Amino acid sequence: MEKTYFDRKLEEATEAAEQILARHLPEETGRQRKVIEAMNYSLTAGGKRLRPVLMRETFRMCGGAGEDIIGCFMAAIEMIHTYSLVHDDLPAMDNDRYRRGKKTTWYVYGDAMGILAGDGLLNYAFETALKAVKYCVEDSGDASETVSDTEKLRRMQRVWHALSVLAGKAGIHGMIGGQAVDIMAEGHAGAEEVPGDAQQIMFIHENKTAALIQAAMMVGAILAGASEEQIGRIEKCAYNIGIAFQIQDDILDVVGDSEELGKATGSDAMNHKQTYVTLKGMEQAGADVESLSREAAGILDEFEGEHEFLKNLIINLIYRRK
Ligand code: GRG
Repeated sequence: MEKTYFDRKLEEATEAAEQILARHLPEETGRQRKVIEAMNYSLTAGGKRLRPVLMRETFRMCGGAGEDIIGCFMAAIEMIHTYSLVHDDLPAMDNDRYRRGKKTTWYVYGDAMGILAGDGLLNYAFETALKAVKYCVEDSGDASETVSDTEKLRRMQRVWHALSVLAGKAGIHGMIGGQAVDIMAEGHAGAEEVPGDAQQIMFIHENKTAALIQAAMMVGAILAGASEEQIGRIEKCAYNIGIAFQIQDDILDVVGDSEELGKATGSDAMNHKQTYVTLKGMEQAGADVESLSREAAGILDEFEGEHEFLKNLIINLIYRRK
């Protein structure tokens, strides 16, 4: 089938994210190289690179320029996302053996190294994001183009703000918090079993999934110098995308193709898990993905900056099969 203009733009954006990530991979050296190898195994095992792509497109829409500072954060968010998948696949959590069409990290390297690879990725994400500080205070290579102290300070403030959003959304009041409630709802050994009502499912979706998508887009906006009001609108837009993305994930667990997805399907039903689909039914779930996504695209239209590709990306996620 012939590729559309959007397909080509998506390939380009994904490839750009891929190259940026490749530049930030930790070197596999030293006595501890096994854990670094496990980290890089998971980071290079494929994946849509959705979060770094969303970050960069939001950055550009809000008028951001340059690759150095945003690049550190694009790599960092993919590392955080990947660590969450590595830990989620562990025997103590979902006990999955395949992800992104490959063996999961623990299944290749063992449980202990799987845990450490996840820990390593989370920590290295912040080591990578912190490298942005260096680019805040650097003059450009051209000596005639020195950067004023005021501009350097402004860049530092943005990096600090971006770091605090990234840390918060990935933490106990974001992704980790959502995962903890999800684990409790599944009644894992030692965890209190809580019935999965609508409020609880929304809490899990908002935190486990939407929070990191919010971080991606908010960091892009912050680093581009967007106003507080604009950052707030991006947070709402990303909330919708995140919830729609997770509902679609629940839908694909029922109707998706495991080969296309690169992981097992039917796990929610097998674990008797209450999901958005079991709660609202397949038809309503699909309709909600569509309306949340269209509302998110509408929020983007309030921005003057170029966002055609970003908008199409969100609309395309409604129909994603993987
Ligand atoms: C272990 C703290 C901790 C959190 C785990 C990410 C996660 C939270 C669990 C994985 C299972 C799951 C259904 C998460 C919801 C978010 C989601 C759909 C992740 C998959 O993201 P994609 O589709 O993955 O962007 P790729 O492989 O394309 O990067």
